Amino acid sequence: MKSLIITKLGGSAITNKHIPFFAKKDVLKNVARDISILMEQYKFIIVHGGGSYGHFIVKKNKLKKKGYANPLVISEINQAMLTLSNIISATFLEKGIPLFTLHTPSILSLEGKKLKMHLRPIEYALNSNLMPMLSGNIVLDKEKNRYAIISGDVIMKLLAKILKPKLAIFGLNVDGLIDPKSGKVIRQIKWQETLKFTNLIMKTQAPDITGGMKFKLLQAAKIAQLGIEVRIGNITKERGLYNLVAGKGIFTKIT
Ligand code: IP8
Repeated sequence: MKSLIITKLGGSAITNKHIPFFAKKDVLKNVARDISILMEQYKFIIVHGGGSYGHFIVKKNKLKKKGYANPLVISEINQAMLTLSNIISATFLEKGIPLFTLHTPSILSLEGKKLKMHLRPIEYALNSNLMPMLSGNIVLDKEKNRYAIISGDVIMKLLAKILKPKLAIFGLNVDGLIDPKSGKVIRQIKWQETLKFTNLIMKTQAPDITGGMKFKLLQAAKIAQLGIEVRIGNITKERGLYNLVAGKGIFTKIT
């Protein structure tokens, strides 16, 4: 039986955050090539971030992380995220990967504070040798017009909790968590120390609506707390994702 790896394709890695609706096709092609090799050995679930698609619309409309929104804005965010999902899935398909986009707002719902995930479509996709892909997106609440923007990082945590993968990978456009004093990548963190490290996070990593690097690190710590190793590293480099899975090169490991 192939072990399961959950992989987040960070918005900063796969899009140019400064240019609205700009997907980095070269990065996506590299990632797809790595996965097409790795999938002989592992099963994957892909989660992608919003980058210059979802986050652009959120900023344009000055939306909060949760609250009440105009249906047109909700629709626009969803549309932007589906556009990015489609670009990823077309690129993966070209490399022979049977990616299967599962629409986040159809799989997740909010019941007040409780976030509910409908797991069967994910399990059935895995059983059918499809590679499920979810993304950060807007999720609807049972209360009328209420929404929350759910980060892909939260979806990673939910998936880890339920499916207990062998590895959780957070792919970024930097080599890992950088110690601002030395400028070097912090190679290993114990989940218990994460709070200490969140305060070290570089100011250059401007937080977005879903919390940026600090929030990501906290979700990663919750995954590591389950006994699942987390690796945070650069997927914009040639063989970046491949090396992260193989444990080669520089990255931050959270255990
Ligand atoms: O980039 C955010 O997902 P993230 C999704 O994984 C939206 O935090 C809609 C901005």
